[in-house]
Amino acid sequence: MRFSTSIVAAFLMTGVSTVLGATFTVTVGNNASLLYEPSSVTAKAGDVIEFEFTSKNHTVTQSTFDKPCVAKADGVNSGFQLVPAGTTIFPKWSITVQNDTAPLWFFCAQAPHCSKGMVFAINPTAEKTFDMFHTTALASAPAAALPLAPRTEALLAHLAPRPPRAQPTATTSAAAGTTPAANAGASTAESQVEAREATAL
Ligand SMILES: *[C@@H]1O[C@H](CO)[C@@H](O)[C@H](O)[C@H]1NC(C)=O
Ligand SMILES: *[C@@H]1O[C@H](CO)[C@@H](O)[C@H](O)[C@H]1NC(C)=O
Ligand SMILES: *[C@@H]1O[C@H](CO)[C@@H](O)[C@H](O)[C@H]1NC(C)=O
Ligand SMILES: [Cu+2]
Repeated sequence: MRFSTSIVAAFLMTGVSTVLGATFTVTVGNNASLLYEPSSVTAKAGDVIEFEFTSKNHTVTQSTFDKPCVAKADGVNSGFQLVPAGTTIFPKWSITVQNDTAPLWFFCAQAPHCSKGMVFAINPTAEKTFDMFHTTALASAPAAALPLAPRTEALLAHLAPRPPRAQPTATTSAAAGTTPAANAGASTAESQVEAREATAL
């Protein structure tokens, strides 16, 4: 079945990435900011981008260059990661770059953070720069918060999500769907995601 095939692929990919890839750490909302820091990275295939959520309740949600604040159909998404004040062990969520010639675009789905410039890019190009993406985000209407379920299955050919390593307390495991996409065969899937419970407040 498709499901089990995808899981096997995920483990294989994770193993390869662990051995070969560099890891980039990106803080999310550090010091109560509406920023990903750094705001963009240049990564190779196999490199891991690890997001560390350090405040509030943000997401890392894939979008497109043209619509920075709109979730990309079949894109990856960390889901909302609540970080209560005083938290010292921060939730993390990682993705693995699969195709370094394709730029990847992300935003925070917590309204109105994207329209305040809370966006992130992997491998922006000379034609599609981070600054252009950021400017488009700032010009976007503040959208309502998206009712996003965590989505870590890679439905693109470009990304392989890795399981998040959330804070050991106040977390819960939820199995995300493993909806196969047309191009899922070129990618990997990971159905397990740890999401903070709404009751974690
Ligand atoms: C957060 O801000 C404080 C005060 O400006 C600063 O001392 C601290 O180094 C900052 N923390 C990080 C991780 O940047
Ligand atoms: C990688 O992305 C580029 C640009 O989108 C595309 O032309 C190429 O076919 C992709 N390669 C693979 C192996 O998917
Ligand atoms: C995080 O933000 C989302 C969107 O505003 C909201 O639905 C969710 O309840 C928040 N989570 C917590 C634990 O407050
Ligand atoms: Cu945010």
